[in-house]
Amino acid sequence: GRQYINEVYKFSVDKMFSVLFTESPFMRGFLEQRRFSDVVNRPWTTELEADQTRELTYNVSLSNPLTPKTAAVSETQTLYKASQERECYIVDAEVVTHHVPYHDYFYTLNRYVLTRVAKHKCRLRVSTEIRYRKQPWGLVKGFIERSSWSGLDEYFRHLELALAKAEEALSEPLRRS
Ligand code: YK8
Repeated sequence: GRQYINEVYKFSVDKMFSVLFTESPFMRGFLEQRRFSDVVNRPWTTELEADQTRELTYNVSLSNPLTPKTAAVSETQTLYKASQERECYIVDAEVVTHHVPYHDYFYTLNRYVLTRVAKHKCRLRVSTEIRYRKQPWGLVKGFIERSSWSGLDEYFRHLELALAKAEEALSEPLRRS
């Protein structure tokens, strides 16, 4: 796998969770900018003492000669019950791209680890793996890896930039006495 983000931000870990994993204005703006369309967010499940999950679907626009111009994507996020408010959150996101060649061979697993650094500071780490459901032959595996890593490189580079840019706006207002 690869590690994409490992950064400290000037807002609380709870804020980071709500920015990335709820229907936040930040995420809406970011996905719009990345030209994701028809974004549908389902709410988190709320069972006690269990991992929580939620489903997202959207369309991405592509510029790969081997794929259609847009593809439907579904993302299943799991928030592990080991997560603790104000301390840490661990979310795995399984991303499946439909309507592209060999879509039934692979999916992407993105792991987000959010940890408290101080009251108004947190660390975000994102790492990614490509997982296979069936063993592709070498040439196909090459297509899958090249296209996945280039899409992922670009997505997380922009996410890191967007978070850095939004940092001031997202940080808790200073309380003056
Ligand atoms: C998430 C990984 C692969 C997929 C794509 C597949 C083409 C296959 C071509 C043949 C289009 C937002 C990607 C990049 C679409 C976008 C996905 C995103 C960036 C010839 C083999 C979507 C993170 C994410 C995970 C996986 C990415 C797909 O939050 O190349």
